[in-house]
Parts: sequence; C-alpha cells; structure tokens
Amino acid sequence: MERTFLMIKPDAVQRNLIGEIISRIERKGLKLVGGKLMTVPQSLAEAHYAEHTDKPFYKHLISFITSAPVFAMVVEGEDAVHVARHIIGKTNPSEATPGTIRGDLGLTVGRNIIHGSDSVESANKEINLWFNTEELSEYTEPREPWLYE
Ligand code: D4T
Repeated sequence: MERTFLMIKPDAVQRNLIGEIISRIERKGLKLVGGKLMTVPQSLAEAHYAEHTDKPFYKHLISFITSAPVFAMVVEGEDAVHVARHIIGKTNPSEATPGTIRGDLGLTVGRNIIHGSDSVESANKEINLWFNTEELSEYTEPREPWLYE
C-alpha cells in the first residue's frame, strides 16, 4: 500500500468544496488516514514549495496558500500517488479533463483547487513535513475485499 499527501487549497475551502472533494477521493477507493484544517504558516508554505522559489508565480503562490485555511490530508491505497494525480487532473484547470477534480471544479492555474504529491519520494517528504506520526491512523475498512483482489 502506498500513501500520498493531498491538500485542498484555500480557494476550494472558501468555496465549500471540502466535502465534494473528499467524497470523490473516498468513492475512488482511497482511504483517508489523516486530515486537518489549518492555516499554513509562512515557513511551511516556503518549505513545501521550495522547488518553485525561482518561478515568476512563487510569491503569489505563497501568499495564496497562506491566505486562508487549507485541508491537508494523507490518503492510502494501491498506487495512491498516481491514482490521486489522475483524479485531480492537469495543473491548469482550464486544460484538465472533465471528470477530474480540477476539470470539473476549477478555472485557472492560480486557483487550482488541490495539491497532490507527484511521486512516492515527494509524497514521503510532504507527509513528514505536514503530519506527525501520531496524526496518522492505521485501520482496516470493511470495503477493502471489494476494492482489492
Ligand atoms: P500542485 O503542486 O499545487 O499540486 O500543482 P502541480 O504539481 O500540479 O503543479 P506545479 O508543481 O507545476 O505548480 C505548483 C503550483 O503553482 C501554481 N502555479 C503553477 C501557478 O500559480 N502558475 C503557474 O504558471 C504554474 C505552472 C499552481 C500549482
């Protein structure tokens, strides 16, 4: 089983889309093992987006992500990193396929609804950055035999 880090961004929280988004993640079969509503400290935003420091959109990205609460999550499942990225859709919601979270719910790249780790390596890094071990739960769901062979 693989874990990935997802973060519902301030735009989606303000638009009351937390329930809609978590519902899609649950229905897909991914298991929520951690989740919290939080206002992101500047230092955490900078650490999370460290790879984008030199990008022209960096300043806007940091001020957006710290502007209002986000809902941070860890989800688990087979191939969870890839599966989550697939249901999230392309970075720019205007190009994201209908049926994906960004394709159905967003319009512009600067307000693209949700973040999902892009590799197992970044997932592990981001989970450690955003969550303590005691904030993550291990449990079995009764639907598991109906999701996995
Ligand atoms: P995140 O990291 O938010 O899941 O987005 P992606 O993994 O899909 O895309 P990314 O790392 O390339 O971009 C990070 C973040 O920056 C915003 N952004 C991006 C922006 O505001 N303007 C831009 O031109 C780009 C490329 C959106 C996501």
